Amino acid sequence: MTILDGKKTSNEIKEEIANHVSSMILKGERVPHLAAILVGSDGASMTYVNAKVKACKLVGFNSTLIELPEYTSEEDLLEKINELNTNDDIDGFIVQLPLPEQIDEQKVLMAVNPEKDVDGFHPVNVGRMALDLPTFLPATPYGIMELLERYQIETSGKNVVVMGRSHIVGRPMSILMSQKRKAGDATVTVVHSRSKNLSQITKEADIIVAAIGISEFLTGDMVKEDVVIIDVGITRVPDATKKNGYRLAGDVHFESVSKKASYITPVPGGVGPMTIAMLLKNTLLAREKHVI
Ligand code: BQF
Repeated sequence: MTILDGKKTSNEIKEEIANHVSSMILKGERVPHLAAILVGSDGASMTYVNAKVKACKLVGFNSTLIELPEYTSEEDLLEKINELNTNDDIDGFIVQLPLPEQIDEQKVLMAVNPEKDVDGFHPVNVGRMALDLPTFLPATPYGIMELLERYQIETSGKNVVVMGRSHIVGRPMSILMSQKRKAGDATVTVVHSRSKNLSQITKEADIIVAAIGISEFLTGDMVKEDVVIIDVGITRVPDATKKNGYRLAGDVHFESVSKKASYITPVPGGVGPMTIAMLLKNTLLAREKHVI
């Protein structure tokens, strides 16, 4: 069994990006600038957005964090987005999800200029992805594709089971892995909360992408020998032995599944760090206008 080390791979990608930034500086070019809007003060969201700002600093990007109060109106958020859309100093920006309930997420994502949409959530960019056109890939699926590619995991003709149909992970993973592309050409099955005979389907999988948000749902008895496991889950589970009071758990029961797997991503240190690295990659692409 080989661990798919997302921490190590993300560090390699960040170093590649940092080297690119150094050469931009030598050429007298402006460095990439990422902005992030955080609405409210949800603990996990603050952790994620702070990790993104820190990663920007590490690779030499400029970054701006815009913190808005929990009670921010949809109108005020849309106005902030419009400011970033028209600010030539900002190459790309993200609106940290989830948003408070008074704000319509779809409306917000549609307000972002697709050319600055480094999360790849705008319908234009989702459409471009589905049509095999160059675009910003959403960071988590992009990170998973990069991990599969860098570990040279064969996907062509393989049975891939994507567990979950979210707009951010499951849906794009099912599209990407079925495409004619690197880490693509797979035969993809999507399972979700209404699927029947789940074990029967997962036992046929050569590769499983688990993205359902239920901690330790996929167990050893549900998979075949030598399966490749990509665990996208990151649920906070109460744990009195930890100083912060919780531990991070994946969608995969690591202990039982890792005994049968050929490759497996750990949680933490698997897909999560890759997400951050690919957001930086998208920001670099936005700076160089390499997509759209
Ligand atoms: C790790 C996210 C759900 C909802 C909104 C490293 C991250 C996570 C884990 C991280 C995530 C999850 C992010 C680890 C960003 C991934 O070491 O295992 C990094 O920061 N993520 C987000 O911005 O919004 C989310 C999950």
